[in-house]
Amino acid sequence: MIFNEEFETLPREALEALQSKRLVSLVQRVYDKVPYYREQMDKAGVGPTDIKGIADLHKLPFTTKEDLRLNYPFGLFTVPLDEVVRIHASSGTTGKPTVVGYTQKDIETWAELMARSLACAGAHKGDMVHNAYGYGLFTGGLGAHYGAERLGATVIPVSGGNTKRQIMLMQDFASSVLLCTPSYALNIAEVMGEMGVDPASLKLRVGIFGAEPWSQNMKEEIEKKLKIKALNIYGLSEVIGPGVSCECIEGEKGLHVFEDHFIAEIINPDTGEVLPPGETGELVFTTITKEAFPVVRYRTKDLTRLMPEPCQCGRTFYRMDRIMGRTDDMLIIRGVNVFPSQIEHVLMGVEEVEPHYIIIVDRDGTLDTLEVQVEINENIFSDEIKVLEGLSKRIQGEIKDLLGVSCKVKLVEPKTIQRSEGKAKRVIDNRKL
Ligand code: DLL
Repeated sequence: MIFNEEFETLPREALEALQSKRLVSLVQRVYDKVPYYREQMDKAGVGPTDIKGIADLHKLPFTTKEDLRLNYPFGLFTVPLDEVVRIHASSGTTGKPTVVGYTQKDIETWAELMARSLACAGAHKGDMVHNAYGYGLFTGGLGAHYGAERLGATVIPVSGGNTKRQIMLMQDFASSVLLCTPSYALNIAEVMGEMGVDPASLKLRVGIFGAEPWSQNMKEEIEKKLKIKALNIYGLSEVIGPGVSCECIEGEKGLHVFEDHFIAEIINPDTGEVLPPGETGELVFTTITKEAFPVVRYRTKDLTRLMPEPCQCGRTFYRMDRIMGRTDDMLIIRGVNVFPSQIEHVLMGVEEVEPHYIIIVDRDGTLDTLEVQVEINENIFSDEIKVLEGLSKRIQGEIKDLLGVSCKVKLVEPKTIQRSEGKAKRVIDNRKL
């Protein structure tokens, strides 16, 4: 089902005219309301009157996570705070998170986009939607929740964790749609096996998975193990949250970008040059309808390509391919975005350790694991085991507080971690997606 037939099937020409109109008004608004945007545009020598439509988009400067950090927490909001009804946040690159805000209208827009996404993936009124995305500052839980309600489905706000109970609820409530990260879907399948639950005995029909990279192989594995269709949903907090693009059940090849709200560009990450459709590069978004926190040419650091070929589902929106990687070192561990620099930030604040560490990411069955190995300094090297154990627990706690993921901290002897002879390789990711 197409949730918003009028917009989702707009002929390209009408769509581009709409994008142009919305872009012009956005640019004027951020120029007038946000000193930082005004400075950046002045610096680039471009004013609001230079932007007459989407053909002029490339003249505008990019926005990056660093710009968000410089304006932490609310400096890029375009409305007064008393018009902001919700805040969400995702990981920043160091101690402070990236903060995003929504007006009432933004919340409604987002609910519609998520309703469109769920419908795109084949969900409908009457479905029992088991929402195992995390509720909280993360956009996944609440974003999907409002979308499922908007669609008219029944939503079960189960959030993450306690997998056996989740499976019991899926059985008892006859859940038909599963929302969670793809790695959690595999975890659920594994626990079902341990519990002796046959997935075919459930009512589950489709899973709408995202928030972390996953491959075509992983899709096939989930489909086989859970006996469902596994579709891909994409989004990021800075742009709105989940619901920026979603795969359709008819085509199952690429994710339709909701282009009446977001203009997508693909750029060469090294030069910033805009690449033609079909070529792989960094995905950049401009939000053209958001009120509280619009972004202009936001660099996602996600690598993909746009696919302009028409789709059998009837939507005219271009599709993007599944995310193929990132231009930075961000890791996604159990659905949580983790920058190695955040771990470094914690370690640097601990007197007893040296600035030599490695981060090892692995997968235990279907669960991501994170281990941090760090050198202790000479002074405490000879201390009792008890002291060392206390230290490793303390670091573990601080990392958990900052990142929200648990990890193992292994203290190693001074001068045992290999020194770099160029670019330090601090992350070993043994997961095979
Ligand atoms: O992960 C929003 C979301 C929630 C999307 C639920 C889908 C489902 P952030 O926490 O800000 O927002 O993380 C955004 O996650 O830049 C990508 O690197 C990655 N990501 C999100 N969806 C996908 C996907 C949410 N389908 C970052 N495939 C993005 C690959 C994804 N990576």
